[in-house]
Amino acid sequence: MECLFCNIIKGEIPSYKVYEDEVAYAFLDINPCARGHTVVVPKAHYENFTEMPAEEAGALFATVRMIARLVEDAVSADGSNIGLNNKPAAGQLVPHVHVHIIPRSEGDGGGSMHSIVS
Ligand code: DGP
Repeated sequence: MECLFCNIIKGEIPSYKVYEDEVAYAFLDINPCARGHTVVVPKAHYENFTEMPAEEAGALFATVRMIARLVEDAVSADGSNIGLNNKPAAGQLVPHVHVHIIPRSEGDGGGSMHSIVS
């Protein structure tokens, strides 16, 4: 089945690349919540996070941590929200695991992740 993020990884759909290595690809979100909003995807296709093998999930988050530091520096953010929507009930629109890194600034008024469902 065609997968949007697999096609982005392959370069068949253009994206603004932030980072790439053998296991992960990171690019700017097409509908950003903040400047520098980055999406990190594993190159291996898994529909959702909880179906990923634990070892690969751990490796993905080590990469996310590194990219978050780069992104925060790049846009001079004071912090970031780092998270993922796991399965459609939680708002996952694209069925290929992806982690959002959303840069945040003091006083930007965005609230915390608690505000998603409260
Ligand atoms: P989620 O709701 O967690 O599945 O978020 C999917 C994100 O993917 C959403 O923030 C927008 C982003 N996105 C969807 N299609 C594209 C695309 O074609 N290019 C890029 N750069 N981002 C996309």
